[in-house]
Amino acid sequence: MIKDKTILITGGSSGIGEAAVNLFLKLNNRVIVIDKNIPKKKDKNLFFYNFDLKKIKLIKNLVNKISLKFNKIDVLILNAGICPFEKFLKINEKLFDLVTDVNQKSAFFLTQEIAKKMVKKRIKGKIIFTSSISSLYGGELQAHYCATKGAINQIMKSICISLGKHNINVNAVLPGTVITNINKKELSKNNSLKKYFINRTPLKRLITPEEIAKVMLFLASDLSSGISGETILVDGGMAINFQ
Ligand code: RM4
Repeated sequence: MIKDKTILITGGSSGIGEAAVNLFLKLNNRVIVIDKNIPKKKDKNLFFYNFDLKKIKLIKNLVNKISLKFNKIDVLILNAGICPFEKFLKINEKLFDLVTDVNQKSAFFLTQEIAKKMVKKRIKGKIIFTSSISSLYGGELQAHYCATKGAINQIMKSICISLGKHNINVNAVLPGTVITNINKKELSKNNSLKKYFINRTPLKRLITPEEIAKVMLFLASDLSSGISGETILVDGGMAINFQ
């Protein structure tokens, strides 16, 4: 599938990102993690950069620092995201800006900086965004979050058009409800919501971070060389199960 590549992933210290890191390491790749938290895993091919993605103005310096150590990035995975659940009528500008900066703005400008390097070095790169089922459907406590994920889908499509002539594939994976740090507190408080998601899913279970990571592996590999500008929903069929 993919080996001896250099993968850069944001939010790689937990949840879906951690599952992707473990999978890419297992397949003998070099994996660079950008996160606020240190990865639990220790591996000679795992490289960690402690960075707060809301610090948009420092992204260019971070990429230059990474580029000094790695002569190329083959796969970029914009995975980091936050979802502080809050009622629409209570979301203030500070919270809105935080979610927008982390989930959307940082992904945009980190992609721009890495894409500049890919183009300059003629890397046939793969860029993968972790979007969400929430890019397609609303959420009572996620008005700010859903907006960022909808934006990610459209940013992905436009970047796909811009970078296609440089042989760079750009796609998005859209996880359904996957239990990670982003939602485990919310779902543990609201067992009926978790049961609803499971019952609504034809597979009668929630999708795991590892199952999302496998789709990322597909999009990072030559198996998906003909796919660009695509959103792949990975929700076990939950979204289509209305009746
Ligand atoms: C996902 C989906 C899940 C939620 C996470 C935070 O898009 O809405 O149900 O737990 O976001």
